[in-house]
Amino acid sequence: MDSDWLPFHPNPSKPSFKPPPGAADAHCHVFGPAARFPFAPERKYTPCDASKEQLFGLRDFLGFERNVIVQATCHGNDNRALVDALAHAGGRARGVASVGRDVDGDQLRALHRAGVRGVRFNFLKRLMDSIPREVLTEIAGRVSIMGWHVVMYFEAQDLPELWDFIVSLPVTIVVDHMGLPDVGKPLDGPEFELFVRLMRERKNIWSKVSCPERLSKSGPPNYDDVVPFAKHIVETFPDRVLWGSDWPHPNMKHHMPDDGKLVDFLPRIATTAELQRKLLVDNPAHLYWSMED
Ligand code: 0GY
Repeated sequence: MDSDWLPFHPNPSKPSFKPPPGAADAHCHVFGPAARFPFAPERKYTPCDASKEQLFGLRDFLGFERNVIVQATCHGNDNRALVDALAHAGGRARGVASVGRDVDGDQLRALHRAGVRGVRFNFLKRLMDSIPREVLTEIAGRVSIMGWHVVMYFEAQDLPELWDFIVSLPVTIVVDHMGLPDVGKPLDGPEFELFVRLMRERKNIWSKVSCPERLSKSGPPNYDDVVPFAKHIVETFPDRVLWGSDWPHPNMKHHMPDDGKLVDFLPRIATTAELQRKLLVDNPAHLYWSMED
């Protein structure tokens, strides 16, 4: 484990908000255990172990029924820890994998049977080396044949350069954490407006309204400055939003969020029962639980 790595919160508070029946935490990870599922040699960070048992325990404690487990860069394209977690979830978890150009049809079909429904393209330079666009385009084409989607992680400042590539992909795209906006800038300023325009013009683009703890400058426990951004996306695109805890919160160097407080963020950004049901139940069910294994 890296020396600057903060362990995840040992005893999160019980949230006041009660998620509706069938609610999914649609962005979380498992790490290792490294003794069984070693981290990738090319990784940019070495986390603490974060096991499937701990994840499922947190799911129950926070009042969720389902998880979408997203392959993190520390495991590279080795999806074994993810697949192992899915195999032990009793149908209550789905996965987003990471694959290379060399992945074959049999491997994709095996991942599908395991519960994988998407792949992740990560554009954060601090997390991984860049992959040529033509490789990503090829993978996206194959993913779309599987009926899967692409999860994309990029920073707001990179959206102008990524725009043409994003709109060229013939597949549903889920953007992590609203494209990491600078919440110190105005909600209706050019930076966030570009992201809103992307979602307005392209009906195949979805957004996770997660990670106030990464975006906030006002800080915990309320992350007040992120509320208007997430609320705006939820209210403008209620059928194309997802939420996730991001447990165990990789690379949080300054504070470790209390997961219960993150759940209590939800009714502030999805302010009606209907919006909460779409965000937490209907939308993840549509993307992750509507296809046969
Ligand atoms: C996240 C965020 C981070 C890490 C990863 O795959 C990863 O390593 O996604 C981050 O450091 O911002 O969404 O989990």
